[in-house]
Amino acid sequence: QAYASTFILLLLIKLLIKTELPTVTLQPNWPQIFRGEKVTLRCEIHGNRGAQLKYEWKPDKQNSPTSSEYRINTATESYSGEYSCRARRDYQITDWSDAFRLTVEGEPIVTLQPNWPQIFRGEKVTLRCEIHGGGGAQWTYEWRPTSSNSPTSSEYWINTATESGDRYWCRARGDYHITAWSDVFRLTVRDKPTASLTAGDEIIPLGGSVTLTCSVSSSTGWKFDWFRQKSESSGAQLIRNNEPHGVISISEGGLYSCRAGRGDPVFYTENSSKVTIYKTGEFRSLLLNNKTRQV
Ligand SMILES: *[C@@H]1O[C@H](CO)[C@@H](O)[C@H](O)[C@H]1NC(C)=O
Ligand SMILES: CC(=O)N[C@H]1CO[C@H](CO)[C@@H](O)[C@@H]1O
Repeated sequence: QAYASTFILLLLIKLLIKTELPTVTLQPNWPQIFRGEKVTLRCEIHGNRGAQLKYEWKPDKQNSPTSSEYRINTATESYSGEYSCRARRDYQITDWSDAFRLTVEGEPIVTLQPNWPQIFRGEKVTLRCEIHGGGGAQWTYEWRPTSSNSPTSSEYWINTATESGDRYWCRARGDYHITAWSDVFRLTVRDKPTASLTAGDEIIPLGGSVTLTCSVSSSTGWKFDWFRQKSESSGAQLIRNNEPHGVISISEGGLYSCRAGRGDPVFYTENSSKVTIYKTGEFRSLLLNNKTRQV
């Protein structure tokens, strides 16, 4: 009997504590809040009939109110966070409410993927529509100009960059919202670059090697291919492929050239001009061989 009444008493206390716990609600209660919107967080205590309470808010930002309403007149991403409140009257205070997560979504931005500083005529280009803080939201996208390639996806493909000065915009659509159009993204397309090849030396010393450097003066993301011809008349052979650094060391004479490529499908620069590399020793042994044969 005594056990049962203690149990019921504890349960009652627990219930009482629970009902005294405030909750944070959002008005209007949209699942997504965007930059620039006006919203209000409200601290509610179940069963409070007009009692004059004082409130505290967490995080304690500048000008956090002491009233039950936390008004945000112009939402920005910096208001994103987890909010709790508690109420006080005379010398009684409630516990902190459960945290309420507020996420303020930014504006959409068009970015280049990967973010290369320059794009060249003939290259395949990927644009992406990104929304700051928009992780997890179920968006569909719209693009200007419209494209049959990617009508509602966050990525937009331009199969072969041609025009210079083309302009693109995107916006995102959620269940209850549509964002404003992004700022304009201007795609500037340049002429295909030429790789340039420089040799550390044109003569390979006996038993040594020479360094060749392949480079492209504009943009980034390049990988390098190397070709060698044994003589003027023979065909070029690919000797190195997809080297991340444009420097190789060679110990064979020949005509060397290089090119750079990037992307998928690979976009190649023009071939570099050819550089002749001589090898000492080989020539001497050639002569020696002929001499011994003659002897
Ligand atoms: C570059 O050289 C390679 C090897 O000779 C050749 O296969 C390729 O077509 C050349 N590329 C261009 C753009 O001329
Ligand atoms: C001048 C001369 O005899 N040259 C020969 C040297 O040897 C090579 C190959 O062994 C021949 O192709 C050259 O004709």
